[in-house]
Amino acid sequence: MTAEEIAHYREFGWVKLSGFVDPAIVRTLLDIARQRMGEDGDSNAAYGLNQPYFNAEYGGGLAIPPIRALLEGVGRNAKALMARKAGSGVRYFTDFFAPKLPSSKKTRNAGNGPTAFHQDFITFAVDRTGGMTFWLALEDYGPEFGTMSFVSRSDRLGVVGGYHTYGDADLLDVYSELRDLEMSAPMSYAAGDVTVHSHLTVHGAGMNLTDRPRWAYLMLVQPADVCWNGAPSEAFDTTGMELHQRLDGDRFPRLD
Ligand SMILES: O=C(O)CCC(=O)C(=O)O
Repeated sequence: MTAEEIAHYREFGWVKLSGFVDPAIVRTLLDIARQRMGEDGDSNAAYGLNQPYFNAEYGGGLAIPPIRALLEGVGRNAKALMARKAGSGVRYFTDFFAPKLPSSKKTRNAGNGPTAFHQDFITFAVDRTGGMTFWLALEDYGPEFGTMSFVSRSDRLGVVGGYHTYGDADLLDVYSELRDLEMSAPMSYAAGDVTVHSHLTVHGAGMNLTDRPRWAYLMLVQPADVCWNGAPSEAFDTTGMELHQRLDGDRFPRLD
C-alpha cells in the first residue's frame, strides 16, 4: 500500500487497492470457489443465512499455503490501516467466497438481490472496533455486476444498527444524516483489485444484472486484542466460548 492509500482509508473509511493480489493467486482462488460452489456459484450446501446480498461458502484459506501467505499480507497491511497507537497487531477473523448471483435467475441459496446499505460491525459480536474487510474481485467487474458503493466518513457516526433490524426500511433513511455524506460511485474492479472497508463504514450494492456470478473472496481481520462480546455472531461459532473470551489460538491466528 502507498501512503496515499493509507491516508484515503483513514479519511474516508474505505480504500481501493488496485492490483493488490497476484494474478496466479486470484486464479487459484477462483478455481477453488468454482470447485466448491459450482460454475453457477449456487451449487454448495446452504450456509445458514440465506440473504439476498450474496451466496457464501467458508474459504478456509489458512489451511492452503499460498492463501495463508495472502492472508498474512492482508494482516500486515491491515496493521498499517488500523494504526492503533499501542500497536495491538492484527488477527485473522474469517474468510469466505461471496458470489452475488444473477438477479434474473432463480437460486437455491438466495444471494441474487441487492446489498442493502448496512454496517458490518454489530453482526460480528466483537467488543471493539478496528476490524475491516479486504474484498477481492476474482474477475473484472463493473457496476452492472452489483459492485459496492461506500458512504465516505460514515464510520464516524458510530454504530448504526444491524441489517436485520431495519425491516423494509432503508438505513439511509433511518440515519438520514448518511445522505449528507458523500457516497462513492459503484466500484469497478480488475481481477486482483481489492477494496478495504472498516466494519463501521456503511456500504451497499445493486443487483447483479449480468448472467453470471460476481465472484468475490472476502478476508476479514480484527485487532489482535479483540474479544467476544457474548452475543450470537454471524461470523464465528461461539459454542463452548466464555463471555469476553479473547479470540485467539489456531482459529484466529495473528497475521501481522
Ligand atoms: O459483496 C457485497 O455485495 C457485499 C459485501 C459486504 O456486505 C461486505 O463485505 O461487508
